[in-house]
Amino acid sequence: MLKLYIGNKNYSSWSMRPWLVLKKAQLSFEETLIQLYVPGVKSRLNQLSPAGTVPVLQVGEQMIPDSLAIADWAANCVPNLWPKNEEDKQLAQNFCRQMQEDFGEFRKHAPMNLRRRTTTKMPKLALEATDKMQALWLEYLARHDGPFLFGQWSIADAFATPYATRFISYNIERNARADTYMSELMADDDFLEWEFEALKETWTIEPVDKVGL
Ligand SMILES: N[C@@H](CCC(=O)N[C@@H](CS)C(=O)NCC(=O)O)C(=O)O
Repeated sequence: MLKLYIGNKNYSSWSMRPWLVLKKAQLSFEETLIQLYVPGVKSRLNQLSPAGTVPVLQVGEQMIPDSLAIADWAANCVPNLWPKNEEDKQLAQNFCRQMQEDFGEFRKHAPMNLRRRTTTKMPKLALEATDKMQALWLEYLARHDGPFLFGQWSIADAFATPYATRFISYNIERNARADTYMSELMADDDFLEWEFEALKETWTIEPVDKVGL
């Protein structure tokens, strides 16, 4: 039995990624949502794993923290979650690592907030990061004819999805090819299921809702 611990669906971009991967892998799992930024949450998170963060995947007695480690675990169980071609696979894995380690300015000034729609201006550094993100997407999209970064859907697309939602929430300018790619991500059935649940949530995290105001 698999159990995925996640944060608020409206806000937790890291939780969304492995949730999408497990759905695409068609691995059945139970999910437990831990409401973030409420008193006592840190000790609850620390009980799950030393990282003290969500997502965490429980596989029997084993606890796997970190979105990319969970995605990789799924890819070891189910074929084709990473691109088949070895060069594409390397690029996709590097891309996911970059999504975790880079783009801090983008994340800080446009935190995932699925219900939000704003035209607030973002600082120059953050806008430069949004250009850099689009350039990466275009580079990968140009390698194949398919709708997704590496042709067929892969873990890289799960890692790009929360960034696509930010382009929409914060009304960030994008070129036509990037926009078409984002439309594919936003029309994905699993994403729509996550978003549907997110939009029903009534919890708010004020500092996140006020970014840019
Ligand atoms: N690198 C981690 C980041 C996880 C992360 O920062 N999760 C946030 C929620 S989106 C969290 O648990 N924050 C609560 C805290 O740090 O107290 C991953 O990819 O899973």
